[in-house]
Amino acid sequence: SVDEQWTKADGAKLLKQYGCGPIPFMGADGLYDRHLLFDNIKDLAAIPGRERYEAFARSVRDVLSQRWLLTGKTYERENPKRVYYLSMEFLLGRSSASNVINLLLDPFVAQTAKQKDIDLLCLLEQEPDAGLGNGGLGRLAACFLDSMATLQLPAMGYGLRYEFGIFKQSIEDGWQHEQGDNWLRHPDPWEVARPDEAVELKLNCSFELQGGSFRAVPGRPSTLLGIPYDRPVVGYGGKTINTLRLWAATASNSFDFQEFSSGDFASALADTLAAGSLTRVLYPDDSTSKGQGLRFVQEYFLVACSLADLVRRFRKTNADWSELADKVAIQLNDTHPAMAVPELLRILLDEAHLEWDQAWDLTRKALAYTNHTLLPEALEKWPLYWFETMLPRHLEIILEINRRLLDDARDRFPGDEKRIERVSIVEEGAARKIRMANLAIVGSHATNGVAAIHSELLRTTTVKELAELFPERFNNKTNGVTPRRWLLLANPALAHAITGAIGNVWVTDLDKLNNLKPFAENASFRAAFRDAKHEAKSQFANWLKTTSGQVIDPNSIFDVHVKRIHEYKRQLLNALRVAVLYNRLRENPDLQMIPRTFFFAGKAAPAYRLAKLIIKLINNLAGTIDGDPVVRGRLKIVFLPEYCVSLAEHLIPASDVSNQISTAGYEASGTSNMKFMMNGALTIGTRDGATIEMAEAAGEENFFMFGLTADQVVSSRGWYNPYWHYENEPETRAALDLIFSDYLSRNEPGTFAPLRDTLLTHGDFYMHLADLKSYLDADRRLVELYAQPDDWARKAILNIASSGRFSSDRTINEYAIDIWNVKPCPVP
Ligand code: B1N
Repeated sequence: SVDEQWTKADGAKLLKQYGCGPIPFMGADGLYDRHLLFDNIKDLAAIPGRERYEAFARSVRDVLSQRWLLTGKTYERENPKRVYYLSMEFLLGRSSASNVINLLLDPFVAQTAKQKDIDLLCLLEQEPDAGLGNGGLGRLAACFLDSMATLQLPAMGYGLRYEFGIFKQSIEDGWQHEQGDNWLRHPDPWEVARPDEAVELKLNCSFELQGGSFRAVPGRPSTLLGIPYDRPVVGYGGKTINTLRLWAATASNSFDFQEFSSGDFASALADTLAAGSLTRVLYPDDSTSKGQGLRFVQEYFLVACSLADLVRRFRKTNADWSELADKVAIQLNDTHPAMAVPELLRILLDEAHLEWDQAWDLTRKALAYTNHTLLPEALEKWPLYWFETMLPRHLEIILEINRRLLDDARDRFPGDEKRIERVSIVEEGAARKIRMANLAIVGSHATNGVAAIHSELLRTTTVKELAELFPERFNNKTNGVTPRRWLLLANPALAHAITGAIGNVWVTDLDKLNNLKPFAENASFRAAFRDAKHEAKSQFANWLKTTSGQVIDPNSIFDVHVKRIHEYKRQLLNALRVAVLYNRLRENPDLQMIPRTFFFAGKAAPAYRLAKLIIKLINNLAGTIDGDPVVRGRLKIVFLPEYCVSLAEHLIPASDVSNQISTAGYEASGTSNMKFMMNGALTIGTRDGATIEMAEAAGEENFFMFGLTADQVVSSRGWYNPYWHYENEPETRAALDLIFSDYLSRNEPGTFAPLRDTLLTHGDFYMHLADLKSYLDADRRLVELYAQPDDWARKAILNIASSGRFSSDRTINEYAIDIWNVKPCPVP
């Protein structure tokens, strides 16, 4: 043990000799004291909270470090087939509490904190929320890492080490403002730099920063360095500790040498700066692709570094290239890393000197692609001339793939040139483009969507012709979330009640929640559920009070809508619902009503003006309601700024109602829907994404489903007319007039005019008005149920009991068997 080693070195004596006095390193908790004392060289009494957190995290890291090493050594020795999960986003949130829980250290940590009089919650709040992602796609990648480690799969994540994650959101005057998220300002105890495993990338061009924008300078070859930073991924029980490897860009050392000797010191340094700016910041767009050059290079950088690294690892233990696809499975998280197709082919052709057919076969067998959205604005298409200037060899390879693809398609569908056009990787036109989804599908052996309805729509509409060419490649993998973070860690009271009823196997086998079903009829378990919910609500109310000064009523219904702000997610529809309820109270001040608090949270992409206006609307509606004595105490809106993983961990356990109200056919899956269900919130929602499967699992009678189906949305596009609803539904009209009349924006007239445009003049593309009435109807049923606390608890418990399928362990197990063909590799 560390203590023994320390005694052996007789360090205490040594310190005494130098007049430092005796230092207590008793027991494993001595790790903390040692870090506190030696890492910062400060007077113990004066060490600030942040550095106390660092000492704490480092001492937890000390505990896992040997196991982390052993995991790597075991993989080297056993040489199993490995999984590599490539993603531009990993929305990790905080690591410390999750690592403590997964290492089963929580009782020890709690006890030690008590002994040492440490305020643990306060200490943990010092850790910044690692926001290296936008929303669901990035958080899914983080849940998958947890599940892969828990299932003991030999897996590794590859991503980028953005210096700035998703921007920080503040609200001023109701408007969203963005600030940079300098999350690495302090040293991060959870990362380990590995400069000796850096990867060198030779490029055909260099890059310049000009007036803040990044551009390629053709014809001036350069070298980029990727420096890996590793983070431990602790599987539940601490048996397997996998690695998330994030790349940071810098210019290579040799790079500035020439210019340096020719005297141009400054421009050599400037190039270093430009290279570093490659991994400076995460693009803040969720479900859109804006075609920025820097993003293009970021994606290539992720792919090139990761493939070089994993190929190097493969070559260390395997002499024969033909075994590549038996040893390596690479999952592409959306098309963002789809350049892996030409890059892997290039390695096999130009470095391994394989023939095309073998290289192509290995590439396709190693790669698999997950699609996360059907929104046309999100499908990545890169200008062909960018490949021409920056990656000419990759373009050559892509065009050869396409030539063979189109030959094959023409053979199988002679004369069907329309189909050929749709299948092609190249979009023709004035500016030719590379369709990254087509490239990913053609260059891999499996393509999956993330919920049943989404996989079906992908196959039958979005890429129909490709699916007809390669039907066997298409499959579904319904998303899931990790029950460790989202139930065990986030909701200790409920987790405790569940374990009291059915034991704790659910933590790694969530289907066991099924055993809760009979407990819906058990009065004392219903009471335990209600107590847990009430505790979570009170805690949230306290947390909100101390962090923001806002006061909320923990006895009101917590009705929650949290996710990125986007028209298709229809926060506007929710605002209209609240406006209708408000109007009812204004019209009938004596109306009996259970007090309700409507929570909204979410970020709008900085350039998405309508999304920002929706935030403003919600805040103005909140202010108007707050200022109206008629409704006070019965209706309240709270817009929580800075939605992030930690805020979700506080809020979701406290929620009674989960809003999942996207226009049917537009939300690929959703994953917060699953977190709410596990935490005993009831869902009011549309038949979209994974919500459909959740309602199926729990029984529709335990859900509040409403609105048009995806089929109905498609078939009514031709004749849908929002004015009809405005003219024929009095409550709809009154709610809209409240907004259009500047009642909510008296001091800023005209602010909400663009909402009139989108909801009426431009045809209400996302069909808010079509669904408002049935939303209100579902809402009425929901409130009626809430008035029957026993019936409500029954349904909530049945929801929890049916949520087992939505563990990311189940999802990952399906990927492992159906797509990757990898098996667990237990660490002894
Ligand atoms: O991926 C999640 C799903 O649960 C959500 O339904 C889906 O909207 C989300 C470009 C995206 N799809 N596409 C993105 C993110 C960033 C970006 O730059 C697209 N995110 C989703 C997990 O499957």
